[in-house]
Amino acid sequence: MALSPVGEEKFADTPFRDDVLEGLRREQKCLPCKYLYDETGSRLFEQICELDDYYVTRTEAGIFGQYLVEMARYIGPGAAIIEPGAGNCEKVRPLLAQLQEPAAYIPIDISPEILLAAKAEIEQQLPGLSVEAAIGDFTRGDCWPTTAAFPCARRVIFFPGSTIGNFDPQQARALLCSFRSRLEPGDGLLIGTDLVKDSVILERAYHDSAHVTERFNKNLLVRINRELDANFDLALFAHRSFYHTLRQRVEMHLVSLRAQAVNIAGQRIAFREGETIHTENSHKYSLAGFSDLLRDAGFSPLTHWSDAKQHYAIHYAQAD
Ligand code: AVI
Repeated sequence: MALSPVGEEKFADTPFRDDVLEGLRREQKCLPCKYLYDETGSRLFEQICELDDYYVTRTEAGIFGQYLVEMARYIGPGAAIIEPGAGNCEKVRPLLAQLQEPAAYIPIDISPEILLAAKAEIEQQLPGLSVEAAIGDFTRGDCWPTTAAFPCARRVIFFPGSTIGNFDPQQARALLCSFRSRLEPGDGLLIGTDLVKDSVILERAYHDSAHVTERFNKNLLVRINRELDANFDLALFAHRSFYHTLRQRVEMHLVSLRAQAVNIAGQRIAFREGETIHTENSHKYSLAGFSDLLRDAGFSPLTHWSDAKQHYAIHYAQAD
């Protein structure tokens, strides 16, 4: 066992501490990817989205730009749009502007500051639209509005950005089932997925030439150092990401460059040379594979929109 307690009592039992220590005790060390997004991590992720190498964001934006009118037609008039993990609500704005008399927009996010600032901006841009911000972790039930709360012609969950790809297939199915449980038959889901493609393109996107993804990945160690009084030496860990063809996912790891021990929240964690911490999975889907997943979760896929290179797809599905 590569762990020995040294004065652990100094640290409260926070979920972050518990998750970090639990993840680093595993045979394959791992950390939940949600912890990549502290303030610095979120800023670095915004920079990733601007990179030439990271095709995901601009490809999705291009598809929205091209097919917004058609998407609005599928959604129909008088709809309420619910956006889990909305952040600054940037992506939904053109869609809201295109919809015919939307009944409400309900963004859900864990960060009240960003969400409330976005709410104020949207209310200014689209006067008359009711924006009901819900603060909380969308993967838990307590922050979701009840289906009766917003009288509307149709509820549509908006889940862009290939966020579904960061859940493993079982978790993704569970998340889609939980989305389904918030909807009535005939309601909709508009969701973005990154598609399976040439591994060279994928690996360049997650190991960019400007090294922003490397900083994003290593920032998790900076966060652990700061919040859990740890002593990771960043120079002794390397960023590694690769496409796993069989699992259809890009895996992101931090590789220990030599045998070493790190103190975290009063615990000593040992690393072998070459041992990795698995920090993120980014699953890629085929069109058929994602349609199957949607069906499995209680949705009927109605249509999808893609770019000319078939790098990315936005799906519209109806709750059964
Ligand atoms: C947020 N998510 C969809 C990104 C992705 O592509 O999986 C996170 C990311 N990780 C490294 N680069 C981008």
